[in-house]
Order: sequence, then C-alpha cells, then structure tokens
Amino acid sequence: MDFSRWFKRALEQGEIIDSRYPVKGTYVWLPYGFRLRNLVIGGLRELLDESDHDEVLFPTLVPRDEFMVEEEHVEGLGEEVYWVTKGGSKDLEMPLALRPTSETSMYPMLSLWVRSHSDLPIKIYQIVSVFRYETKHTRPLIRVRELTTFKEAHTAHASAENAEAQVGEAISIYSNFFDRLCVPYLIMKRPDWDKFPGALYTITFDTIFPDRRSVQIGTVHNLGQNFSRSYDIKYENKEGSWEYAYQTCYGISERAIAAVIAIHGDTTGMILPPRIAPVQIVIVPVDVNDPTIMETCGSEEKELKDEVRIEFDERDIRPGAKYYYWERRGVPLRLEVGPKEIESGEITVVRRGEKKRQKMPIEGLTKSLEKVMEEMSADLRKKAWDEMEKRIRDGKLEDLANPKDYIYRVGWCGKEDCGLKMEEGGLKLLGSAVNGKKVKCAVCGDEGMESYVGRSY
Ligand code: P5A
Ligand code: ZN
Repeated sequence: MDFSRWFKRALEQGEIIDSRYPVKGTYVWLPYGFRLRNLVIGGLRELLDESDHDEVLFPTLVPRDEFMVEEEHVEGLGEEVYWVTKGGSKDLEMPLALRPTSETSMYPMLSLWVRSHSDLPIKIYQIVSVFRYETKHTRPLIRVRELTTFKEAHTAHASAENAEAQVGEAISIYSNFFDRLCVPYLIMKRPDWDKFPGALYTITFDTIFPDRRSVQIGTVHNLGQNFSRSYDIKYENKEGSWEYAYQTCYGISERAIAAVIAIHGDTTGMILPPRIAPVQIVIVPVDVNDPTIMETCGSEEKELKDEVRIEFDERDIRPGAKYYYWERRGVPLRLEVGPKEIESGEITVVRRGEKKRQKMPIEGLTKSLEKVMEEMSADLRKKAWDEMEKRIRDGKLEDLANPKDYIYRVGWCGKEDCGLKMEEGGLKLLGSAVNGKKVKCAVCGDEGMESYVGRSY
C-alpha cells in the first residue's frame, strides 16, 4: 500500500482524527488522538519548563498595521494569511489577521516589556492554534490550514552570542524531544533562500518518511536584530546606551505527531512508543466467562494502574478481535491471561509489532513490564534511525539530475548557483548538516559540507 493511503488509514483506524470536517485543511481530534496529542505536548512542555521558558497566551487576532511591520516577514507569509474584515455586517476599521505564527502579535508587546539589560533574557512560549492558507496539497497533521498544536517559543537577549547560545539550547531541547518520540532526524541549516521570512538563518529538524520524502518537523530561527529593529525592542545596556535586542524563535506543530505515527507503523497500523501511548498496556482475558481468569486480570489491572496507562478489555468478543482493535491503536504491550497462565503463575506478554510471546511471572510484573517498555523504546528508536539511513544514498550530480526515490547526501559549497544546479532535476536542496562532515561540492568541486537533496513534503 502506498504511504499516503497507509497514513490516512492508520489515522482513521487508530481513531486519531476525523478528516471529514467540511473546511479544507482542518481536522477534528478524536478522544484517543487528543490524548496522544496531549502526551506528546506534555513532554515538550516539560523540556521547556525545565529550561526556564515561561508559558504565555497571546490573542489570535493581529491588527493589520502590526502585521505589516517587518517587510521580509510580510513578503514571505502574507499570502498565507486569513483576514477578518467584518464584525457582523460592519466592515472593521482595521482588518485583523488570524496569526499564521505570533511574531507580529508578541513583538509589539515585547517592545513594552523590555527596558533594561536586567529584563533579559526573556524566554516565552505558547501552544495555540495558528492559521495558514496553505496552497500546497493539505494532509491531516502534516500540512493543515489550522495548526491546532503550534508550540512556538520566542526569546530576546542582550547579545548576539546569547542568542546564538539560545539556538544551541533549542536544538538540544528538540533533539531530546524527538529522541523521546523515537523519531530520527537530520539537523540542517536551510539554504538562505529557504529560511524563515525575517530570520538571519534557519536550522531545521527533518525526518524521512517511508516514501523517502523529507518532512520538516521543527525549526529554530536566529532572528538577529531584524524584528527588534522593526518592532523597536530596545534595552539600556550596562554602559547606559540603547541597543536592539537579539532574538530567536522556534516552533513545532502536530507534524511531530504525524512523524511518530508515520515512522513506526506496520501493515496493521500505528505502533506507538510507550512513553506517549495513551494506552501502554492492554489486558486481554482469553475467556471472559471464566471467573478465575477475569479475577486475575482485574487484580493485575489494579496492581498496574498507578504505574502505567492500562486498559482491561472485558468486552464479550473474540480475543483475536480485541488484539486487532488494540494493535490498530498502536498499544505497545498486550497481556494475555488464560488457563495456562493461571496454572503457571505467569502472564503472556506480547510486544506490538512482534510475533514473539514472552512469559513473565506475575510476581514483580510491574518492574518487568517497565523494563520491556524501555527495551521496546530503545528498539523502536534504533530501528527508525537505521531505516532513515537506508532512505539516504550518497549522490553525485548525475543522480540529482535523474533522481530515484531517495534522499541524496552530497557535498555543497554553500554557493547559490551550485545549490540551484542541484535542484534542476526537481529535487530540493534541504540544507547542510549541522556538525556534518566536509565533502567536496558535487557541482564545482570546491570545499563543501555534507548536505541533503531530495523530495520533501
Ligand atoms: C518558529 C515558531 C515559525 O513559524 N515562528 C514561531 C517560527 N516557523 S515555521 O517553520 O514556519 O513553523 C514551525 C513548524 O511548524 C510546522 N508547520 C506545519 N505543520 C502542519 N501544517 C502546516 N501547514 C505547517 N506549517 C509549518 C513545521 O514543522 C515547521 O517546522
Ligand atoms: Zn559549489
């Protein structure tokens, strides 16, 4: 089955979202999907809070005049903006933008907040809906018009070095975040012509989907003083003179959730890493009419439910139907309890995506299951990294001219001419690996950096 169909089916059958909402590019989170979303966001929130980010909440509407301040930003994002022009039947005096991201709503306020070097750094974030009138093909979670899970962080600093260091911190936070999701990534610097509108430069996290197309799953931007000049965000430094603040911003959306689902599936559907699975363990009795079996299941559920997210499936349907039901929801572990288990004082444990069945003593089961989940996470992560590597090929210029379905690793000197030449076969130059190897440019032969070229979402 092609990936696109697989993905759509996995979302449907896993009850993540309903894609029948009658506005293009918008989707409904279903209860199970919403729990997944909140577990993923929870991890991100934890990482941000640990590193001294403060959560805030800004309005959705941005006055046109504030939106129009930073030229490059407007030029790059203007065509994606939804405008509110009426209140009831009256025209608004000042049209209001539905934020496509919140630089233009936050920065006028930052200008009021920042006065002295002692106000800095400021590190804030919010998790909100933003709206982008995307013209490319929309897809659930991957390219939406209402991003319902937009985590955007914004920081302001008293020096270029501090902003640079903040970029480093953001990269490490996102690396941790994706490691927890067992999602592999390439960290790259985007070519200049593809950076975030208004940024000095853009660092991206890209993963590679099973169809060997890359997906940008997070970005970190160094904004320098571009926005602080436009929005007049100034502070008085120690010497008593005024200086524009140095800013960064970084964002993650529901695309990160798309990535977890896309990266770990099999023919049945999703396989969720234990850390974020809404149900981590399901208990399935082999016979719902056997009181001893049901009692054992019940007492195991009680035993485990403070430590893990567990479900005891008591429904009177065939065990096989239950297995399938929970497999499609990506539940990492299944416990089977039947007469044999009762007799031997052991429980059968099956890992999602594996045929192997393990017997584990009921005595000390919680600890054993926690260990199995840890192993499973490590295995999922390793498998995903290996698979990503297999989706990459070392490439020459000829390969890029007549590309197959791969992401190509090439050298690039950084010159725009060479970059554009690499894109002539219809691929995109994704960027140069941060901390990558030195590789001679595939076009001109000059000294270059390990870079990636391929099809992307
Ligand atoms: C960083 C946060 C920004 O908007 N402003 C505040 C900066 N960057 S970005 O690259 O434009 O977006 C951040 C991430 O959001 C995801 N994304 C999307 N996800 C789903 N549907 C969309 N239409 C969409 N557009 C962007 C990407 O993962 C991107 O890296
Ligand atoms: Zn070159």
